[in-house]
Amino acid sequence: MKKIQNFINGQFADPTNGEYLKIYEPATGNLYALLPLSNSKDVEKAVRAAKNAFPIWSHFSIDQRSACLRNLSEIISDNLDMLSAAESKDNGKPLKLAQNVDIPRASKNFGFFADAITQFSSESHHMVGTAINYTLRQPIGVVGCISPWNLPLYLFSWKIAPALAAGNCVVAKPSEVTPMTAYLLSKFIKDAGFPDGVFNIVHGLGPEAGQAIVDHPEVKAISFTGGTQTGAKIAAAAAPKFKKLSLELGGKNPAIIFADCDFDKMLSNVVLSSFANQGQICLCGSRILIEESIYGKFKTAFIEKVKKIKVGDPIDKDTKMGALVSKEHLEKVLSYVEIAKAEGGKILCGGNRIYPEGRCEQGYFMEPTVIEGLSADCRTNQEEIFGPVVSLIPFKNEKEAVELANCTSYGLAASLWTSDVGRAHRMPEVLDFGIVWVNCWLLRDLRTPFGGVKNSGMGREGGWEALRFFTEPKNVCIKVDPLD
Ligand code: TXE
Repeated sequence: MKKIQNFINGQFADPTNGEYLKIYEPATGNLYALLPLSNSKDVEKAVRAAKNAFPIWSHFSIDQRSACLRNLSEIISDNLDMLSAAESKDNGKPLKLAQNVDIPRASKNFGFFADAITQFSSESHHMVGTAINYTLRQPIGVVGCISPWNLPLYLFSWKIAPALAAGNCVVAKPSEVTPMTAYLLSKFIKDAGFPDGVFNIVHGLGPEAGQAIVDHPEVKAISFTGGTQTGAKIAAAAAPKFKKLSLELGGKNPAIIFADCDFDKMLSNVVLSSFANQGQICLCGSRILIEESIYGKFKTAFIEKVKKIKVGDPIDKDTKMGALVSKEHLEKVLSYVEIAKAEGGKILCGGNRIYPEGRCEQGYFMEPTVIEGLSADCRTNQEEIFGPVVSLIPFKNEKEAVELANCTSYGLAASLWTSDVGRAHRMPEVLDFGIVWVNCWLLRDLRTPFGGVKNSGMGREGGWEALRFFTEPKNVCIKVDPLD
């Protein structure tokens, strides 16, 4: 059994209290690793190390910092197979998905910010004949990065890369549910050239290790991705201490389908946006809004495709859906099927746990599930289920589609399927979401602002937005006397 360790000040370390949490493999239900149950003492050590390293790291030249990030990006690519296997085992996701998406993207995150920092610049404001202002963008100091279990190394690196690139030292906590690839990453940090203490990883539970990072007075900014309730707790703790906060929270995203769309392209994409990563992506479209005139056609074609999705052993190369991340999460998602039935929903397909034959018999598998007949304001259509469950809702016209799309407390991402150019421009203006995809889904340019509105969060990640978040702007005003 693997024993995970913290990585503090360039050294692997056991938790101060010597306590560990058991980690189970979602595809088999087997115990396979032990996670340090770190507490505020471990966080204190990590923050101290980060604080000591800050004067060194923040004075590294941009080229030196960029080189360390580039090295880490390349080491991740060199270890693609090992990291993909670890991610799939830890999370339950198909190995192919980890190989094609999660690990390449983790590498790209470090590579992207290795480049971005070399191009980052700040503003200058000229008061003609009087003064010149320029903005210094300096690193903040010690920052905390806290990430979830659905895209473990992908989201972990998405926060850490800009934080480090901007010259900060990091205390990071991956999800206790999927800690393995963050632990494996810690083995590469020294080889990539980061000085000790620049990048620290503390493992443990949210209310203990995570909260200790948020509460620590020396941690000046928190970048968090996870549940909306956790985000609210973090915001409440951080606000009186005036910490900078970036919160990427949940979603209840609509896929909005008009009769004039390219039907075949839309169909294969909507199957993906519904069930990729077992529906456990904050961007998945769990509310499928369909123009009335093609509701029947869509329903038949969609269900035919969904029934063909191969659910099973994540290491099987034909598997399209693996296991849900944990027993507790599987039970939560299944409970929503019962809620949907109680609310009057009709289960068109799926709805049940699956017990595959062989080594995955006790794994946390579930059928992709499609429901119809529910009102837009019921719990199934309002709460984030975060699993392979979608609901079909018809609409009459564009106005109603907008109303339905906007009628949840979330506002992360919407996808819109239409071939009407006017509509493609008009609707994004009135959709209350941080991201609107038109005739695509999860098409990402890492330079674009990423994040949500309403209960989906605060602040934006990606590109300059992330580098701005991880720097403090300082205005310098130089009086320029006129020439005598
Ligand atoms: O998230 P949590 P979980 C949603 C989804 C899911 C729900 C719960 O609806 O069902 O969140 O998932 C740390 N102070 N998303 O339980 O609990 C925790 O240890 C500081 C959406 O994983 O929010 C972990 O590292 N940190 C999402 C991280 O926060 C705390 C992706 C996320 O945990 C803490 C995943 C605290 N008090 C789940 N409590 C998305 N939008 O991508 C917990 N943590």
